[in-house]
Amino acid sequence: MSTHPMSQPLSHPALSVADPELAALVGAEEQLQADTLRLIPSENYVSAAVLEATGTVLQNKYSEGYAGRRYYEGQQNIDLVETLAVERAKAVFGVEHANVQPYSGSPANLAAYLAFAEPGDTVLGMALPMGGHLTHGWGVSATGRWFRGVQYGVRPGSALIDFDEVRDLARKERPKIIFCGGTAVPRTIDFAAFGEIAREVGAVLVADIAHIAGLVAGGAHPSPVPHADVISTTTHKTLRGPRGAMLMSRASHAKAVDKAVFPGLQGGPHNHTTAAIAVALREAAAPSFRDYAHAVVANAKALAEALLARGYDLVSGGTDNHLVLIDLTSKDVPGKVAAKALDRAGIVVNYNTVPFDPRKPFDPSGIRIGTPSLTSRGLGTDRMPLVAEWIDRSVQAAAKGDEDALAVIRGEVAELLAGYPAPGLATD
Ligand code: DSN
Repeated sequence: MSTHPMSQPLSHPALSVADPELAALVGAEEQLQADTLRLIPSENYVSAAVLEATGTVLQNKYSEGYAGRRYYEGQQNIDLVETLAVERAKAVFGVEHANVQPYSGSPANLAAYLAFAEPGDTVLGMALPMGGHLTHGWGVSATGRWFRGVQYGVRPGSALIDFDEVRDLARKERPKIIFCGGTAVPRTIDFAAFGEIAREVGAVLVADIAHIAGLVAGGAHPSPVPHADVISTTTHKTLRGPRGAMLMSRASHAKAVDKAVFPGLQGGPHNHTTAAIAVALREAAAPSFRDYAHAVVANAKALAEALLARGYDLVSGGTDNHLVLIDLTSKDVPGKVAAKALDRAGIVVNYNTVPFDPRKPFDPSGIRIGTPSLTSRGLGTDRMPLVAEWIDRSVQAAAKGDEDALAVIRGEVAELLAGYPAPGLATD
């Protein structure tokens, strides 16, 4: 498979000697990420600088506590690293308080429960099959077992959040916490509407912006800051940072949030991750990141238009953000069959339920795609018709079991991508 010189896999000299087997796997993954069109909307390519920060000696250090208040000595540098990350988060998102220690999105959300609810309390969140997240009170999650999860959804037809339902449920159930945000929500989240409902019923509003954090930072999605009490986010999706998370809040909630993360839920923070979050936030503060965020949305809209033109049914009829949810029912190809065929064609997506899906989550009707990664590689709206064409040809090939057609597409994908080197994979 051809690869552009700028996308040659990085070398890992020490790893190659110490553990050639593992080094080979890392190299293979680098090659895969270089050669495939990665459309999973929660994934991205981090910069070489973010990648370097995650591989530093900061990972050798234990730092339970917070800057200036640690349970271990030797924090001369770590305190400064964490303070940099915190201050940058506050500046980028315009928040009064930031905690950069949550290990990832699920622990961050669990810390919000710990801070503002007691086991058995009622929480209101979007149902997983409607686009919500497991940790918003869904039954199989600890959050749905240890708390009383009440779930809202979207309207049949429009697939937009049903705010009458949200308000009615909030008034009836008086939840301690209301979660908004999700993992398969292609439309702008109306934080003001959620904020009004939360205030009316005295609930804490947690805005989970994991998917759209980069869009918020870059001004391509409204900010939840004036409306939400707490903002939860991962740092590795549109924000283009390392695998990690943050909780942000008003100053009045700072103590509760910090106490919940440590010592409530976690031990020592992952300092190498904190450092990489700081680097990513520095990048997110640059003017070019605004261009990136807007380009992600422009690409998603162009891709949605091109798919609609090819007769695809899109949940909610399109997108306002980075994500497009395709309902393949009318194409007579189950989501999982399509996702696996696309994978063989070098286009990486995930199968996904669509609202009111008659099929099961492990074999649903849809696929979920997004544009953060391809935008990081520099693909623009002019390329989206071709991406839609590849998706369409792959779905048709899946329906016919035409493996040769998938192999042809895989070659075309790699050839195009060779001209768009991926950040972090370049040898520059
Ligand atoms: N797993 C993430 C996603 O893909 O959306 C959410 O946690």
